Amino acid sequence: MKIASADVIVCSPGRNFVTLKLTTDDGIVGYGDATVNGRELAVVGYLREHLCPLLVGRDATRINDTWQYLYRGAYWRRGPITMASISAVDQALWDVNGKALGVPVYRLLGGQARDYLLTYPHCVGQTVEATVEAAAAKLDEGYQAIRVQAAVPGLATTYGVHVSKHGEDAAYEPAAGSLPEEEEWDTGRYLDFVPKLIKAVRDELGYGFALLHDSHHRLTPIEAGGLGKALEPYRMFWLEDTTPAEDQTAFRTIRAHTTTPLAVGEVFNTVWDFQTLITERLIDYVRMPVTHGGGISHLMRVLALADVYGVRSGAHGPSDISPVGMAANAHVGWVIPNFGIQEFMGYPELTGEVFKPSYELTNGLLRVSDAPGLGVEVDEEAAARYPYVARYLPVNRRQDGSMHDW
Ligand code: EZ4
Ligand code: CO
Repeated sequence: MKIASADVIVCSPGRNFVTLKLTTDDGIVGYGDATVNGRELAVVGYLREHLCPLLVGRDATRINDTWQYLYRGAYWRRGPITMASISAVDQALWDVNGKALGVPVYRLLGGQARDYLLTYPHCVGQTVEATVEAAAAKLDEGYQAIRVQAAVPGLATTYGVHVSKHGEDAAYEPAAGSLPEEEEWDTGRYLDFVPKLIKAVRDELGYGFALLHDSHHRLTPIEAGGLGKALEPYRMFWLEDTTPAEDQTAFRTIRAHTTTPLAVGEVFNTVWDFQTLITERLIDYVRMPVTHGGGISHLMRVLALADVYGVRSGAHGPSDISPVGMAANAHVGWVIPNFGIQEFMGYPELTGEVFKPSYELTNGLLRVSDAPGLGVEVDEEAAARYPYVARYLPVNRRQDGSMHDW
C-alpha cells in the first residue's frame, strides 16, 4: 500500500481548519488535522512545499519510519509549524491503516482501556453571578467537570470571556481580516479576583465536580505559586498554564509553593518540552494534543514517559483543533493507562457541515466509535464553500501599554 497523493484542504466553516488528505494507490483516504490558530498558512506551506513531495510513493504502512524520516530529516526541526505538519501526516497514516484493516485506530494502539472519557466544557461570564449560572447549567446537563473563567473587574477585556457572535469565548473567533484585537491586562486585578470567583463557584455549587481554571501563561512563577496556594481550599482539578510555557524551570518555584495540581503544554510540540517537567514531577497533566504534538505516535510516547512519573493526560481540545484532531485525541485517551481528562470546547454549527465525526459526547462523557480509522468523514464539497479567512488571535497589553503574554 503506497501513498498515491497528498493534498491539503484549507477551509473556514465557522473558523479556519487545515486538513491533510492522503490517498493510497488502492483508494483509501486518510485525514490529519494540522490547524495552528492564526498561523494556518504557514502550516499549509510547510505541508505543500516540503512534506507532500516526500510522501508520494512511500509505503503507507510504515508509520514509525515516516515519522522518523520527517522529524530527523528536518535539520531545523521541532516548533509548532513543523510538528503540526508531521502530526497531520501521522494522523492520516493511522487513519489509512485502520481503514485498510477495517478497524478503529484504538485497536491498533492496543485496544480499549476505559468505557468513556471525562471531558470538560468552558463556563464563562461577565460577572461572578453569570459565571456561576453558566457553570450550574453545564452541571445540569450532566457534566462532571467544568472550566470557569470570568471578566476581571476593572479590565476592558479578559481572556476567554469575549462576547462574539459564536458565543462568549474569544478563542472561537479571532479578529477577521484586520490586525489582532488588543486585550488589556493587570496581574494585580486578576490575582485579587480569581480566588473570589473560584470560592463563589464552590460555595454555590459544592465540591461534587472537577473544577478547572486557565491562567493562560500570564503570571510569574512566584505569582503562580501564590495563586495555587490561595486556591488550595477549593480543591481544583487543575490550574492551567500559569507561567509562559517555554521556561520549564519556573515550575520548580511554583511546585515548591502549592499543592494545587498543575497542567501545561497546550503550546508544546515535542517530548523535549516536557523532559524536565515530567522527570522532576513538576506537573500533573500533559496538555499537548495530537494535532500540535507530532501526532498520535509522538503523543503516545510522551504519555508513556508521563505515566512512569504519575503524570496524566489532559489534552487541549479547543474549537481550533478540528474534529479530526479531536478524534485522534480520543483514540489516544481510549487506550492509555494514564488518561486524565479531555477538554471539549465544542464547535460552531457550520463546522459540522464539513467534519462528520463518529465519536459521541453524552452528558460530558466522550466515546469513540468502532468506525474504521479515526472515524471522521470530511465533506470536501462543503469545505470548498467556506474558503480561508485571514484571522489573528488577540494580543495583550498591560495598562501602561507594554506587551504582555496573551
Ligand atoms: O487560547 O486554543 O485552554 N484553552 C486555551 C485556548 C487557546 C486557543 C488558542 O488558539 O487556552 O482557548
Ligand atoms: Co489553555
